[in-house]
Amino acid sequence: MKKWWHDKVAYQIYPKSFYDSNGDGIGDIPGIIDKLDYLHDLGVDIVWLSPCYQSPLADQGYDISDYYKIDPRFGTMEDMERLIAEAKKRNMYILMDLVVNHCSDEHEWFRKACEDPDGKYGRFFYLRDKEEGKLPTNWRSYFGGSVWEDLPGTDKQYLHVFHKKQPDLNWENPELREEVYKNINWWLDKGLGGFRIDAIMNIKKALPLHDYEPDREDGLCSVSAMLQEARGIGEFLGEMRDRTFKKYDAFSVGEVFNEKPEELPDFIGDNGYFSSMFDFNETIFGGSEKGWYDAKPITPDDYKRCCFESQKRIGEIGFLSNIIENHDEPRGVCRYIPEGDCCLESKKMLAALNFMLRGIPFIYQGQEIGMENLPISSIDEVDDISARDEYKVALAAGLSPEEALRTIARFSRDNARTPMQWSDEENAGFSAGKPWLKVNPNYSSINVESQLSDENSVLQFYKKLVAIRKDPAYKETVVYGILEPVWEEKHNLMAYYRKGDKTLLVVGNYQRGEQEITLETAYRKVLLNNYKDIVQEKGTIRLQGYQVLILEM
Ligand code: TEU
Ligand code: CA
Repeated sequence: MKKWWHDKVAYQIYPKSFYDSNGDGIGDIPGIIDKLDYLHDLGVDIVWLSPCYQSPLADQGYDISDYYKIDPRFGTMEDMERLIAEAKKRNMYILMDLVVNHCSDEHEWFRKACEDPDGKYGRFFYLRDKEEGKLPTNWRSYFGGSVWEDLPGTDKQYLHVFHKKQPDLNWENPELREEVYKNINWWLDKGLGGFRIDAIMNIKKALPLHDYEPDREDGLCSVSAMLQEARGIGEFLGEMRDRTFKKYDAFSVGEVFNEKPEELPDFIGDNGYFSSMFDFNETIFGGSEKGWYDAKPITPDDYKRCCFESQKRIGEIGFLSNIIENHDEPRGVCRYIPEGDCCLESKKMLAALNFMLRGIPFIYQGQEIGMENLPISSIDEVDDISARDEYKVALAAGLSPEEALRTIARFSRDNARTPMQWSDEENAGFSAGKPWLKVNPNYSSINVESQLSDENSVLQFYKKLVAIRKDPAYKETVVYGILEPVWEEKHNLMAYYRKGDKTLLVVGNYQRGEQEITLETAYRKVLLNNYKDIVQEKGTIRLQGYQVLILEM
């Protein structure tokens, strides 16, 4: 069944770093409104905002202290309503971030739980009696240390799978679920297009809570050991869908990890829990239970395999949301392009290979201009709580401070969170004040303004990709056509057909050296090429380094 969001192009905004309208160094909602035309020109239809609710910002807004308020640093509720209205005028949709695995320890519910742990709000959380010398379970939080923390003023402890300022909400409690649905509907009534749903697989715990085999020297185990065992999340997710999104025909995209393959139709089939879910197959590649320091880099062949694996798994069950990066990941151009080869051509190649996959393309702010990782010289410059923990983990594993810092530079979430580079003016045109996080020093060469007037820029290339997706002649094929890998075994080459009412071939030479391909049939038309020409003899094309082509066959 066709859905309104199938043919859309989405864009993720990290509000704190997008555009600062009032010079306090923090991006804000009025700043987003100022840039709506820029996004509209790029061809964006759906805009997902990372959280801008009231929050102590312990985890940059993923710790919400009031789900019904906008944090004053980001603006007011009127600003938010204006943003929704301005978007609507441009046929654009706003998604907010739904962070309901946990709230903030400064949320009223948590305060009340501390006052009366046996009362109504105590049951909103996972509380256990404190036992001297023994934790309720041996799970390690995603941000380091035990998941258990003393509940202030009581003889109990509470569970937090993320930071201790992010207590987990107890989804087993129907009263809590009602509160969540009420909030979602309240926002949808304001005219939101839908939600991106944060860390959602964590809401179902394997009960009763118990220990698992430790996986590091610290005697703790990853939360994922417990999640592997948890069953029955579908009951919560189905209920949420029926009580909220479905009634509004809203778009919902889940941050889903570790789903069981047989559950895919339940997740994103025709009547799935969500409209779509992100494909993280590339971002999780090479990850290690030991920590970032032990992660192995991804090669072009790995990247190809990961993309095709996901595509095959989903087939026509539903629509994945495809990303190159997000606010939790390093910049994709620094990760997926071999070291030393990050350049205009390779950035465009990566863009085209990803954008033409079947699914909903999500562009993360700055990706469209080829923003890169942030060079760092000391751990004191790092803001990301996850990176700060991983630094300690790396040191504890015996890495030297220099080596540990190199690990952090590779994976720190700050890489994606540096201010958006609008121009070559001071602070990259992001703010008239001192930005909350260092601007990447390469802003004088990588910025929106210069790329808007440069036909050859990454930005213009993204615009062309969007235009192909929206072209009435190709739309049906790009949106609904099946994906069929070609020359799968060829080293450093990623190629696939999209077959619908037309047949398109997307082929990228994923290396610096040239490489030849022989077409099975002649092409009719070149839809996109990141080089001026095609070197060709009859059916054989000699692809230049990092050349990418989109051909109509
Ligand atoms: O991220 C969750 C996340 O990245 C992972 O920890 C995930 O749950 C795990 O890998 C599952 O295997 C989201 C947000 O994107 C991030 O910014 C927040 O810090 C986090 O949730 C907490 O809200
Ligand atoms: Ca501001």
